Amino acid sequence: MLLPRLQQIVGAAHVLTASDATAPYLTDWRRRFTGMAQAVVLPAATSEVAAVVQLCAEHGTPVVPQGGNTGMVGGATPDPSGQAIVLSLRRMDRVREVDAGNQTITVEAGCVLRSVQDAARDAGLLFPLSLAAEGSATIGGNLSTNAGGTQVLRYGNSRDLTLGLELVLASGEIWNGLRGLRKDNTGYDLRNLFIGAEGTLGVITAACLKTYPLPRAQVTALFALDSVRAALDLLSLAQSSAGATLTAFEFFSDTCLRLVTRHFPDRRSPFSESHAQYVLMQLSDHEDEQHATGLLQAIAERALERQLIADAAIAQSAAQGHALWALRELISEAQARAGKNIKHDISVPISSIARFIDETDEQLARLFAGIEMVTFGHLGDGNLHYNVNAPPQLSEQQFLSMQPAVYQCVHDQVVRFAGSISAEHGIGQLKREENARYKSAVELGLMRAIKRTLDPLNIMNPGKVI
Ligand code: FAD
Ligand code: 2HG
Ligand code: ZN
Repeated sequence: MLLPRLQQIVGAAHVLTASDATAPYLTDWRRRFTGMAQAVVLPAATSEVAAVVQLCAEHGTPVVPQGGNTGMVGGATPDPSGQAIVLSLRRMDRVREVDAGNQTITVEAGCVLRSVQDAARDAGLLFPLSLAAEGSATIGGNLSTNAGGTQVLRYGNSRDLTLGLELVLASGEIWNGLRGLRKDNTGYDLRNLFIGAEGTLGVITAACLKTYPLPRAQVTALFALDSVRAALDLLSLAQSSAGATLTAFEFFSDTCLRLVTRHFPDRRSPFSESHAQYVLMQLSDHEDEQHATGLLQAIAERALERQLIADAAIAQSAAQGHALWALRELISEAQARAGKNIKHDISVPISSIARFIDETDEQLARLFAGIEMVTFGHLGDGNLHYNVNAPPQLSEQQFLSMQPAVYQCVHDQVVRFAGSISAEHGIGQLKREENARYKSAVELGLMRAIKRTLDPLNIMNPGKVI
């Protein structure tokens, strides 16, 4: 009997079976997938995770790891068979160590991203991973999806920010690879196999993460522009003027801004007129506020002279900066409030982005009359959320039934432009077939061989990624 033994391991109060208690763990953030599970199990320590996974291996029970359940591709949702357990890491939320001398922070997998940022800041350090779901997403989920977010152009993605991992393997064995080393060439890079594996190879229980010196000042501006090409020219200008001081370069269209102000009426555009596109720029400076503001003003002046921008709003306070950020960070939530949608999380070389958007917009408009493009993303690293809203004449169901055809049009274009069909959200269950369509047989074969080796019983998050 599985359930009584699970209760012995984690305590009866931490094995949830009542439907009202399990429901929040069984549907994804986008409400695209609902699954069933024997139980939701909440361990409090690595040894408990190991015992749970070992027990599941004995019973051949699938294990679906889950953190904050904010993933975009259904990776943390079990299938409808009811065979699996959901293994929620949320109780494992301790900061184990801050090592200021080594510029590292070691945290358990269930730590919410914002609490990791806060713990680092309290020690005078910056943990730079940042994304709109940071108030509920966990480090385990961030690493398992290799999350990107808004600071990638300066600090890299989750993989770049990780030095060591502690893991429970599919056998229930514990691998303690919690090394805080920036150099370590002692064989295959096992750590990087588990980052981005979406829980299909093992359970991340803790991580040693890189931190950076806290900047002395951060300044934010919103620029209004007429075209994507102008936004890309502004990116070049900002990179050459600000160098490593440029920490965010986020992009969104006027459709996105209108969605946010419609669904969050207390949010306002800082501009009196509307413009085709907007760029949110952040500089993080190690001198002082005056230096940072001067640099941002100089970029704005040069951009105006070169007619790259039509208008600029430079935040004069932290509160104004937050208000500008909210216009960007509320887009996903506003789009969700508008109804179910078709998302593409793609990357192409930055130099190809304008042509990709022109051509693909044109193809989609021809094939799917009346759709609305909700295009935004991390322009500074080539990642677009090239999302599609339903035409007004179609029901949600009719629109979602078009998803395979919409995917094919966009993803064929992505491949033509030498891009990726998943830049930062992962594959989960949503994009498994798409991934299989575009990856070569050799690459898929290697991935299957790794999966068979590390999880021979196929109990770790089956049905996801491959
Ligand atoms: P979950 O959703 O719980 O899980 C995600 C995947 O990781 C699943 O496959 C799950 O099985 C696996 N997993 C979770 N924990 C573990 C573990 N401990 N060990 C092994 N596997 C595990 N993503 C970005 O990259 N950039 C963004 O800017 C961004 N913005 C977002 C904004 C919003 C409003 C929302 C809702 C989501 C956003 N996301 C973004 C997507 C999402 O990937 C991230 O929020 C986050 O990385 C997921 O963390 P989580 O703890 O919620 O993971
Ligand atoms: C973001 O950048 C997230 O805000 C979510 O990655 C993107 O909702 C989306 O499509
Ligand atoms: Zn994103």
